[in-house]
Amino acid sequence: MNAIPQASAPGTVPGYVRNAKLIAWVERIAHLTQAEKVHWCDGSQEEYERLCQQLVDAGTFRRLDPVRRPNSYLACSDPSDVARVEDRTFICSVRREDAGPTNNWVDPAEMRALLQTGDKALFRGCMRGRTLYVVPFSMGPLGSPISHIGVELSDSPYVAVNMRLMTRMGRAVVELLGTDGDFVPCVHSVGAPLQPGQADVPWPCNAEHKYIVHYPETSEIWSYGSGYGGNALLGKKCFALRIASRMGRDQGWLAEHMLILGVTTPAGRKYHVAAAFPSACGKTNFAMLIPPASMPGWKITTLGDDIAWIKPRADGRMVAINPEAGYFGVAPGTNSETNPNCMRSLERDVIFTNVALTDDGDVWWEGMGPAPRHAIDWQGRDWTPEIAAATGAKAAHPNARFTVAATNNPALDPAWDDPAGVPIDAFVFGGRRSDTVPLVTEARNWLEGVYMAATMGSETTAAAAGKQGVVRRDPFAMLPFCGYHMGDYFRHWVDVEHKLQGESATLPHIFCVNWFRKGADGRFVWPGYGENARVLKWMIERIEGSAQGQDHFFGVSPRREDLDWAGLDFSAENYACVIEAGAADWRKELALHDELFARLAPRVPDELLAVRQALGANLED
Ligand code: SAT
Ligand code: MN
Repeated sequence: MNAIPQASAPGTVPGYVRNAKLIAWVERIAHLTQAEKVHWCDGSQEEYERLCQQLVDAGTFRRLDPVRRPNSYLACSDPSDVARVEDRTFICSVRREDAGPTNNWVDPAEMRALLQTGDKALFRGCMRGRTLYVVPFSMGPLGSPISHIGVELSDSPYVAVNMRLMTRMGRAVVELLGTDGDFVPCVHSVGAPLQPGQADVPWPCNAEHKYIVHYPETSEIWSYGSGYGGNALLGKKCFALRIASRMGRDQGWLAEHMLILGVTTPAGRKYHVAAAFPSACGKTNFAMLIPPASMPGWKITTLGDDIAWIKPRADGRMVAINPEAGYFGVAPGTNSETNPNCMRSLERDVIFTNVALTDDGDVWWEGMGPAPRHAIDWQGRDWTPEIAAATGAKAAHPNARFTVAATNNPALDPAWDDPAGVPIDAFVFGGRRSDTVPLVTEARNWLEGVYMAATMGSETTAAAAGKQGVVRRDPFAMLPFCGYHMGDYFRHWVDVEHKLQGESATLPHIFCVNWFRKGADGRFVWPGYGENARVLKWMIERIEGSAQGQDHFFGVSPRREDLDWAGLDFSAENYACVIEAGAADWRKELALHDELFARLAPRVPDELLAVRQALGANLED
């Protein structure tokens, strides 16, 4: 007999659910949305497989060849639903000034009327003909003092299966909630109700209305109209960054857009680095880096590839966990040279979204390796190298993604699931800049480091809808993810320096990097990927006090002789190109910092304005 619970009529609740608030809320949302059925996800493998089969039957998933890519699927989205929608993302704090000028704000009462309470509220009846999936999840190891629980109610089975790979999801979370545990309520609908008898489409979404809404004061998330990862997997950017950043501000911790990696030196000492880069700037590659053969004894292990929650510990160290349990990474450009650990992670048990399907039932994307003679592109059209050459058509969308559990990663750090977290030794901040910003710079003190992070700029990528390649200020790589006023966020970071107390109180070192400098020919000068280990080595040796560098007007950068070049032919001329901080460039850059600070005034901490003054004076010296 099949013991797996199937979706049931609203009102039927599994016996292990004992949290009255949860039960009442699910009932309320089922009523509001008029969901036809309710399915409480238990998180089991059987349930995962059954939902995947259901997605295959519905045409959302295509099962990949069971030998080439076991237990893996391809989903192709609606062409209008391929990335985060920043202009449809809202921080609905009670007061507009608490959302700040970098967030879209709508009065919460007005937004609630629009979404929930008005006669024509978008969520009214939006799940007609669909099943509401109750997805209980823990962000962080179950029961860790740094973790928090959320429950997502979604009418998308694609969301349910992705959440199982991306979070600790299911029955154990509900049991941890007990009778009165607290959770962040997250409501998601693709915004495509079905009339009786109406056939569904493979990727339901709402082309007209999209709303990704956060109520920071009450820690609630409501998302409507999109099925794409960052808009729909609400544990990720919505909870673990926008809502959590605000919780962290109020409670004295940090929720950051950072990978976490472990570095073990040849002497066997272990360090932990948390690094912030904007979306689609190589966090997954950096987190899974394999040092070049010429760096024997150096080992890098992954704790996380996108988000870090960092809390001060009683002894004065900052300890971090990765709230996620999987990777939702960018496929294009990933191959066995740029990221071998990632390619091995993707051998089985993967959900691919918006890559191409090969004739032998496998996947392909630009930059994966030799192109197939023929494939079906992410929009279902024939694709050949000849078509691509003639029309520029991409087989995979530039923001095509894979979803895979962290446990697939051969470089997974043994502490990745440790409820205690790991102590952070260094923060790294990096943008995508063709010019101006040197390969690596160490801040001389905490404030200078916070200033570097706060004023970071980066060229926009395909991870968000909109124009690509435009330099914008992306403070801490958090511009789209900070759930409150960016000036207050700077204040929170400035104050960390004074909050760490205890016998081992150590402030992490802060570094600023740029892998993306281009030469006069428009090509990247720095080889990047595994070679970034050379820069990481310099950072660790700076922490240990053994590496040299040269002071310049905004920090310390390595001279050529301060880096390990064994096994890499990189000319002095090229090095000059990636490390230089030209005065003319930096006059322009500082003017852009001023623009950002003017926008955030009067909430920019005076300490950062003072750093700005000092840098300006240094530059002219
Ligand atoms: O927002 S997603 O998590 O889907 C991808 C990203 O922008 O980092
Ligand atoms: Mn990200």
